[in-house]
Amino acid sequence: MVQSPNFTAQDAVQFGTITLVSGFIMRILVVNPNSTASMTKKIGECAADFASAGTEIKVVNPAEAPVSIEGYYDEAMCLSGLLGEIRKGEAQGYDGFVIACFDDTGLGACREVASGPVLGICEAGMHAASMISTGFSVVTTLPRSVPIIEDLALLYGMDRRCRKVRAADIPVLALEDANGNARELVRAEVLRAVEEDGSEAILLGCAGMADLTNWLTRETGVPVIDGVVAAVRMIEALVGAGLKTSKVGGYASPRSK
Ligand code: 5HY
Repeated sequence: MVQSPNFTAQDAVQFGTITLVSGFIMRILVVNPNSTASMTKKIGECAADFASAGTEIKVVNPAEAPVSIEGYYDEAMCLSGLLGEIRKGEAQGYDGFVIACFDDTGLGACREVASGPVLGICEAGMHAASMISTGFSVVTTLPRSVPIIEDLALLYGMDRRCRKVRAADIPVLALEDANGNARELVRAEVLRAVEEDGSEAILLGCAGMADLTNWLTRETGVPVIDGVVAAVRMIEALVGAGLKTSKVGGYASPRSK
């Protein structure tokens, strides 16, 4: 329920202040496609920290899904749970949707189901990185995630700006263990990326790394980007501009058969 498209600039001028606009609440549904509640909570905290006043963020994960998504098989196994959450959100009238998995799992299918804009954190993060640097590197979890992300860079036309996709060689769930050394291994790989790739920005290649951005930016001196925050802010921009997913062609609603 967004009224901004009906609220013209003339109205704003007539009422003299834009604050009237704050009357409407933009609702964004963020879906963590794995079933690990601690990661969903972390994603929610980061999204809420950066969401604008007047934006309501809800973060969910499917009950039935792999505990983490590492590779093509897990991606396939989490799809029905993900689509179920998007369908519920569409029925509840959410204005925009974020897929909080760096493989942008099921993005096209989710865009068919949703009327509001849907962004994956990889696509959003890559576009953000390309706007603040001439070249960036991605640091993800396991080596098996690297080819998936390299393919996404090609798909998004980011293969020239994405200098390298690296793995810190840690399982996704190691990021949930505060006593482990996963953060240190990510930090070391980020420093290597700056050193060896000549990258001017770093994109964190897992939603589970969302809480590391400020610390790593201080540690490395280069902008370290989290896709969850980039996606939430971009959804706000798209919805605020009155834009919805096109229902002509590729993202048309699924046909009933
Ligand atoms: C993610 N897996 O963002 C991806 C990252 C990865 O469960 N959340 C996951 O390593 O592929």
